[in-house]
This record gives sequence, C-alpha cells and structure tokens, in this order.
Amino acid sequence: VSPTRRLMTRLAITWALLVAAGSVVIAVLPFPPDNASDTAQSITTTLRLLTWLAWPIFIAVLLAIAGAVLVSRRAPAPRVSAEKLRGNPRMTGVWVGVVGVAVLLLAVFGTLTLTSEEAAETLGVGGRGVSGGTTGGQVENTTIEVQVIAQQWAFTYRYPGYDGFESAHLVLPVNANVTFHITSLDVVHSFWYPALGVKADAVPLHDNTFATHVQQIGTFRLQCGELCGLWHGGMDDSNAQVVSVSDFGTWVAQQKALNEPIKQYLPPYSYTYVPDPPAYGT
Ligand SMILES: [Cu+2]
Repeated sequence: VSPTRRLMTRLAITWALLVAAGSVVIAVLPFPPDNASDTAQSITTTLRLLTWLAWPIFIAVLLAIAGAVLVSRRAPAPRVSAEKLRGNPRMTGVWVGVVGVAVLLLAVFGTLTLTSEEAAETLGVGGRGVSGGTTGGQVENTTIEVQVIAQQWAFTYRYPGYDGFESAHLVLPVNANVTFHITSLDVVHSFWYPALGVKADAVPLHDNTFATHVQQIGTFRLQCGELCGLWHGGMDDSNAQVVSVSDFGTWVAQQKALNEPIKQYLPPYSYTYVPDPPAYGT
C-alpha cells in the first residue's frame, strides 16, 4: 500500500467520523434557541437542514487541505500540474453534475417553501385565515392584531381589538394568530423578535404587516434590528412576553384601566401616524 493511499484511507475515516459526530450535534443543538411560533419553527428547520447539508462538504474541504499539505510535505516538488484537470471530461462532468443537482434541489425546496401556506400567511396574501386552519388539530382560539410603533428609541404597542390601548411592553396570548402592524414615527427601524421568527422594517407612513402563530409561553427579548441613531443599541425589551389566554385577559384589563386617564390624548387608532405636534393637542 502506497503512503498516499494510506493517507487517503485515514482521511476518509476521519471524514466519516467527523460527519457522524457533527450530524448528531446539529440534530440536538438549539439554534436559534427559541421557537415560540410556527415562523420561528420553520426558520430553525431550514437552518438545520442547510447546516446538515453543508457539514460534510465543509469537513471534506478542510481534510482535502490537510491532505494536500501532508502529501506535498512528503514530496516537496510534485509533478502534478493543472494539465491533469484541464481537458478532463469526467472530472468536469462530475463537477457540473453535482453542482447542478444541488442547485436544482435547493430551487425546488425554496419554491415549495415560498409557495407554502405559512409563507402566504406571513406575507399577508391569504393563508390560514382564509382556508380555516391547517395546524393539525391544534387549538387556535385567538386572532389578534397588534400595532408596533417604532420611534427613536423605543417601541410602543397598540391593541386595536381592545379599545386601542397603548403599552410600552409587548404581551401576547399563546395559541394565537397574531398579525403585527409595524410602522414608525421618525426614521426606519426594524421590529426584530427572534423567538417568534419576526423581523420586519418599521417605515414612517407605511403599514408593514407580519403574521405568525404564537405557540409557546415565555419571556423573550426583542430589539430594534436597524441602525436608527445614537441609542439604537438600547432600543430593546427583555420582557416581551407570551402568556396564557387568562393571564392575557387580566393584563388587558389592567392596561385598559391604566390607559383611561390618557386615552383622550391618544390619536385615534390608525395604520400610520403623522408625528405632527398639533395633532397631539399641544
Ligand atoms: Cu430603532
């Protein structure tokens, strides 16, 4: 057995071991950590699939580099040249074939994802609300709209289904179909709630919508995802919550009571707002 062949065998075994170990890690690693909505769930599934597909290739490239170094160290002046690759139809065919199949498979996967009901719902072009439930018997007892108003440097939330009260914290009921209406009062911000898989630009005078199905109770951090000025880094909320339906009812009652004195100063609920001082009664 030639030294090169022995090296190749060793590298192949190393590759198989690393691929197997990596696949297990990829299967159990929680990335991203929270999956509190169906949107977040599908992002995680996609990330996992792509990581799992890329891992064997990544390891093969690393080991090929290591192998090349070891071989050239053994034989400092290799007579192999690019001529061996040029005009090698088999090598070219394999290369084009493998890349072609990979690209086509990803195209099919991407198209299926884009045309799925979830995507349609997220983009606000039909989906679950129209067809009447496709989550396999899961209880969908709440449908709720929440407006996210961004400004330098805070988010404010309005609940049009509940008198349009305002809150500085985001609280959502679990098992709810939530439609966010995202807008801004000044510059472009971005409403980024990783646990729900939500990231949508907040643009002045524009009503940006994002729908998702919230499915897990918890406290999850959200933040502004678009550089928007000096205190952009502090434009976050560590206590954005998904709570039980009854806790949500209690919270809504509290917020309504708290809002009572300031209600008359709030502009009427609208998908966009013109931040004109006289409109606020000054
Ligand atoms: Cu911002």
